[in-house]
Amino acid sequence: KKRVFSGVQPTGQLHIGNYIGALSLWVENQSKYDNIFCIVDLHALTIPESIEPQYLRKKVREVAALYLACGIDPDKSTIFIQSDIPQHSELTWLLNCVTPIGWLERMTQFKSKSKKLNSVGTGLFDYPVLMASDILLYKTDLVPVGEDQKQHIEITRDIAQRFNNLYGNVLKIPEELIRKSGARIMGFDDPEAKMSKSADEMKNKHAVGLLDSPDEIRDTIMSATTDSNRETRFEHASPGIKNMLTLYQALTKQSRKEIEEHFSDGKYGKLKKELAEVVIETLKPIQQKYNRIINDNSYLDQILNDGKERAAETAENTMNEVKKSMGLK
Ligand code: AQP
Repeated sequence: KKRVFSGVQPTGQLHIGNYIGALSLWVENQSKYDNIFCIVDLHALTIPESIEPQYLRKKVREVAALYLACGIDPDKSTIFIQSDIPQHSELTWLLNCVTPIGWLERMTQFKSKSKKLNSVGTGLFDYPVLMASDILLYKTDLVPVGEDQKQHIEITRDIAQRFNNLYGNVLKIPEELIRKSGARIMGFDDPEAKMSKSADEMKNKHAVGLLDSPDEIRDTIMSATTDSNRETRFEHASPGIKNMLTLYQALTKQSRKEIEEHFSDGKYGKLKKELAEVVIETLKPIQQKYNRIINDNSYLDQILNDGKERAAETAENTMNEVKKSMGLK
């Protein structure tokens, strides 16, 4: 079986974009692959609001419970916390030494995130190398992510190639797994911006959180940005309408043609109302399962400990190979 690796940062509220772009894709392919899903808490440290230790601790458990609630099955997938496996940090240092600064300077996520900060940490700059380490440590074949992560997968491949050129064929070159439609869900308030889970944006009816109540969901979707064109064809719709049509398609699995016919009267109110109900129905079982799991500390601990043990074995093996090839052993 091919190996899959992916992760989510334990920051902010997981939203419907994370679900469609990443988590639902993991679940759909779960039986086909050998899966490893990580809660990337070391990555979260690059974002200012994670500096509060209690907050970070709570968020890590929330994300673990959401993985399970969304349908990640611990019998088919390894779930673990990034900082439980020290090799992620160790490999990052080694890969830093083969990564030219110019490659990191080109990363669009770094450019946009650093613009919003008064003081930019070295960790934010080095984020893609830590991500490359996550992926390469497990000899990953496929990385299922949203479109925003495409550039980070490309640099992972470049880093692995460069390492292999310098030290021999040690690292596996991974491929991305990105949805054709739904890989980039936009904000409801601003359909020009990617839906993002940073806290300040969540306040503005920007995103639907996976734990939002039905009223909150209706409220956010009903106030989504539209236009006055009454255009509901995918190819011709304005970005806000296209975003809602794409969400509707991803969640109902209907064809574009069926959806265009259903909304052919161009009434945006109907699209919003029906989309809200589809989102509420999708999230209802997830929220019920989440509420059970988040209160069952021993179950969560057991899953995360199991995951840690399984991940540790592969991580140690790869690190040994990497170190030997570099002359460190
Ligand atoms: N809008 C999106 N549409 C589709 N997929 C998305 N992903 C993120 N946003 C969308 C995918 O979800 C996974 C987890 O990504 P993350 O932990 O980096 O979360 P985020 O929402 O993308 O958070 P930001 O924007 O990086 O930072 P903050 O914390 O400031 O909100 C990934 O597979 C991602 O592609």
